Amino acid sequence: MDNLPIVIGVVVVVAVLAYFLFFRKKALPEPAPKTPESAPTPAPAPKAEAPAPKKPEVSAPVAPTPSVEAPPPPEAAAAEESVPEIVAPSAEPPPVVSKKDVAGLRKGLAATRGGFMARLKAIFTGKKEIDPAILEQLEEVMLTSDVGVKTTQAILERLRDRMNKSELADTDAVWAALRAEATRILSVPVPTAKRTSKPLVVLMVGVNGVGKTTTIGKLATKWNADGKSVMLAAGDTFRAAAVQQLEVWGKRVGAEVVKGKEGADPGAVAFEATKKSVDGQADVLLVDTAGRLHTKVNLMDEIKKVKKTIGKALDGAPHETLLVIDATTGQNALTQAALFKEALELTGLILTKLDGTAKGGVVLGVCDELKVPVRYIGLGERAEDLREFVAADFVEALFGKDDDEAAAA
Ligand SMILES: Nc1nc2c(ncn2[C@@H]2O[C@H](COP(=O)(O)OP(=O)(O)O)[C@@H](O)[C@H]2O)c(=O)[nH]1
Ligand SMILES: [Mg+2]
Repeated sequence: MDNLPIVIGVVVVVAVLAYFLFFRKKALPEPAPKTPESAPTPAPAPKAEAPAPKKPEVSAPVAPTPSVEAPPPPEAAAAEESVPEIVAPSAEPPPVVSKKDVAGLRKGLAATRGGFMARLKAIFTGKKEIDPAILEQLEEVMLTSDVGVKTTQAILERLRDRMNKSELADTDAVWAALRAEATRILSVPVPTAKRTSKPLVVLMVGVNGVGKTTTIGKLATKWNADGKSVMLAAGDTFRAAAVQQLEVWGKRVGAEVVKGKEGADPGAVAFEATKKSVDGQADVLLVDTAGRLHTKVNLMDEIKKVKKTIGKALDGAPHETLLVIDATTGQNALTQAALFKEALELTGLILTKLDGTAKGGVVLGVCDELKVPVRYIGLGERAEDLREFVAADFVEALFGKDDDEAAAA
């Protein structure tokens, strides 16, 4: 009987132990399968999320970039930003190369296009690869088209140099290089005239028959049409016909012609004309001169004297001393021009009769050797046949395609 509480205690302890054993076993396997079940879910989840954020991170910038770049914002931004940039550089070419001018020029330069340029083009036509003989062929065409020895050699030297550096891959590249050379040579900067008061005094010089008087008439017509008051000085006092010729132009444009008696001192006429043009508030005074070539020294001395006298009548005048050259006289034109440049401070050249020569290459030679800018070119005898010289237009008219060619291309 005394053992009864002990037996009851043992039974209770066994029961409690059994109970705990049963429930712990049940509780363990339950969380166990729960843990592996929930573990894979959260574990791969973070694992998948971990690389996932990486992928999105990589693809995020890629995906959004094209989608942002391609559609509106960047393009709109680029367009907005590039407008001034595109406008600025492309705003420059139009005033330099105008289609209208080029078409007219092309017509006026038809003889040179059919001569010099056609011969140049023939060297390139139908060939893509550069023939080693190309430079010799170019040399021959340039020399026989009055480009002049010095300029021809200088151009060839530069082409050879670029070929050796493999910068010119095919004939197209050589043609482009030739065109660039021409543009470079013809782009001589125009000196800025230092003038403080009216009128602009222009002294026209050159040998007999090159077109001085005609060019004066053409310029007078042009400036008159621009609303400028023009006065003319008949500085060629040696031929009555020269004075009459100027008077015809004067009448045509309503410009006063200041003249002396036949055989008068040209300096005196120029002096009087300059004074008159100042007093009469003319905008422009164009001074014609004689171009006798009996003795070159005399001619130069005489023109120098005329120039000096004009300066005495108006400080700083003449503002322009323009040498007129007949393009049809080829290498002679170059020799003459060099003589005039030596004697006078030339501010520009006018090449006349380019309509009458197939050898317009002379412009390159004259410009290159003298480093005096061409200001006007004469493409015929009529007033409207004088054109302001724009290097890019001129080069385009010579090297560019015909309208027909351009349309066919
Ligand atoms: N075809 C053509 N003839 C011209 C041009 N400029 C002048 N002439 C002609 O060349 C000749 C001589 O011109 P002129 O002005 O008397 O020369 P100047 O002696 O230098 O004054 C004239 O018959 C002009 O009509 C031109 O650009 N083209
Ligand atoms: Mg004359």
